[in-house]
Amino acid sequence: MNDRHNLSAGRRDDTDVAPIETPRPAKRERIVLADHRPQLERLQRRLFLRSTLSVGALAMLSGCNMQDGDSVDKVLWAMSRWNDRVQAWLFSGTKLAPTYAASQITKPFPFNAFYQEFDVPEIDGASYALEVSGLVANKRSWSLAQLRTLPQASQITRHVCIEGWSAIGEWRGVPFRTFLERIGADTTARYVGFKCADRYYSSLDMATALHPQTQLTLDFGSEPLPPKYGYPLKLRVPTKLGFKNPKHIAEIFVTNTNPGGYWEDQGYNWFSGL
Ligand SMILES: Nc1nc2c(c(=O)[nH]1)N[C@H]1C(S)=C(S)[C@@H](COP(=O)(O)O)O[C@H]1N2
Ligand SMILES: [Mo]
Repeated sequence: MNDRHNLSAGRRDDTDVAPIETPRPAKRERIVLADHRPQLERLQRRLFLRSTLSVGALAMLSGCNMQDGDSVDKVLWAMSRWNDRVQAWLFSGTKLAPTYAASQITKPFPFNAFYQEFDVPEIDGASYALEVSGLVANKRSWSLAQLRTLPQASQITRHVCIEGWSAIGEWRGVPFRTFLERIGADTTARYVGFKCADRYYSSLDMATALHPQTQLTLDFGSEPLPPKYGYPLKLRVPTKLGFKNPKHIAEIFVTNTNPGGYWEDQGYNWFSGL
């Protein structure tokens, strides 16, 4: 988190959240919103990071006036879509995430997935082929050996999980921009989507996909990715929350239709930049 998200010059604190202002709703909606005030406050805190757009301002900007029977759910989704736009607008395609020394690497590095560690998918690297589809010139699939012939880079960066932990790790792989160029991706398209071997899925805005630290990762430290950390291929995105770092990638596609994601579609903010 940093001051890019602080839209109001007067506000410099981490913890404060803009007060909820409702624009004189009709009686029925006032009751509905009041019932959900703690939920709204929690979501506003989570979705707005340090920006200070109020629900009232959002109502004007999003087209949800909260008076004509707009449900709390619709208003919250509109808040999140607005938040995506603000974050995309503020995102710098060149500003680098912090990097760390080898001595700062977290050991052991945490495992996380929507299932327990004993359910991690077992993938045969010898027969593995990364599928490529959508708005790309060359749709041939890629073996691991072919991916290793591309230029590789290392990074020591911090992974931040929305569940409240972070850890520093070292990842090595192909700069994702290099891969997108190799497959002739239409980099004027809006999204890159990922389908994973464990039915997880996610997607990125193109600016983040092209960021110099976004990496198609083959190695964790000096070893091939262990199964629990995403063998045989994951995406490392140090400018985004952990859930935007898909593991066990089976297919990559370029599209102008937002592909959503496993957590994104359950209400986690889609952009989720750090
Ligand atoms: N395929 C897949 N990728 C995934 C997940 C998952 O469940 N399946 N979980 C995400 C979440 S919420 C986090 S925090 C990181 C955890 O990565 P790690 O096990 O390397 O710490 O993976 C992300 N990518
Ligand atoms: Mo996470």
